Amino acid sequence: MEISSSVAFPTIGIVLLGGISDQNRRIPMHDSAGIAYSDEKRSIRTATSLYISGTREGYFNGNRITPDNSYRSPFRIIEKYEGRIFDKLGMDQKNRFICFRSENHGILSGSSDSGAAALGKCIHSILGNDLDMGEFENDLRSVSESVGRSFYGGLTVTETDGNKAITRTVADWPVFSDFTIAGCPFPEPRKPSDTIHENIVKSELYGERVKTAGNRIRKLEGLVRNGELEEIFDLAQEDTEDYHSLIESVGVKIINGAMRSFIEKVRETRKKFWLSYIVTGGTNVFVVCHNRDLGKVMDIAGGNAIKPLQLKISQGAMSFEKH
Ligand code: ADP
Ligand code: 3S4
Repeated sequence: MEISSSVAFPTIGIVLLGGISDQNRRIPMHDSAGIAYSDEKRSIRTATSLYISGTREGYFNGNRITPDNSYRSPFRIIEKYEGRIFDKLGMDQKNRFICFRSENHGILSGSSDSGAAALGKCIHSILGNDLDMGEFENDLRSVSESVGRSFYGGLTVTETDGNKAITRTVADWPVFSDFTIAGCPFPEPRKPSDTIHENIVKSELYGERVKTAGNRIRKLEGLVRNGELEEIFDLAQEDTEDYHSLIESVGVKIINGAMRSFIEKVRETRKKFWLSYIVTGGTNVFVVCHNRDLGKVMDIAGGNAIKPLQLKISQGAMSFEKH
């Protein structure tokens, strides 16, 4: 019996996150920012539902999974909130378990955020105002350190005190209606984000990185206040460049030769019209441009044998009431 369902959209870092407290709680070690994205039809998404069954189980991308103690397990969150959900639904918990089914569709990167956010939205749709949202976000963080980006949507900032991190939307998604992101995938398997988190902290420049990220967040908020939208993505490009040179210095290389030569094309094109690029933890180059220039960006990508997805900044997670 299904009790809730939701969709959430994956994310792209704007001020990229590198470094988390530990693999279980995944508290960010510095402030960061990001956006949720999808395509025009919102088909790029995670779709998740919760249902009640006589055995504890779940399905992830069509494959049956059973609970284990592995870190990032969605079952940990379900187990924590299960009793309250049965109470709220007025159901006896005996011999019943809350199970989950989740499917990712067309995601380039940032799937763990939409996975955690979609699960969170399913629970939120049942418990609503009973939840302490700060505590809840930090519980969801055990699945993904930047879950707030997808849960709240638009352009978000996540601030941390090292023990807890809280996300807020600083510009809602319609603010960016004039922009399109050409999501350009490169055919190489990605490294898990944990490879970045574990290694970046080894750099002697990591302390500087923490300060720079914090300063960029303050600057970003000023840009939002002044409506300087292109500058937000220029700041993101600058952050991408710093971040990848730092992780490369500790042996984590995401930007391969083909990505680098495409990036050079993008940088050259900036002399002709405005555009900007971002690379997060996956082997994708996200090129941000005005809608009117998308055709030209698609031509540049096509000339490099890349098949971009046309992406828009999207809203936060949404639930479909079932109860
Ligand atoms: P990404 O950029 O896609 O988030 P990460 O390496 O940060 O890449 O995270 C990948 C991990 O996210 C997967 O191994 C899986 O544990 C988790 N994940 C992805 N999608 C979902 C989902 N729909 N529900 C729960 N967890 C998910
Ligand atoms: C590595 O939690 P990704 C990074 O801030 C981790 O987007 C995010 O991205 C960097 O693995 C970032 O989700 O692509």
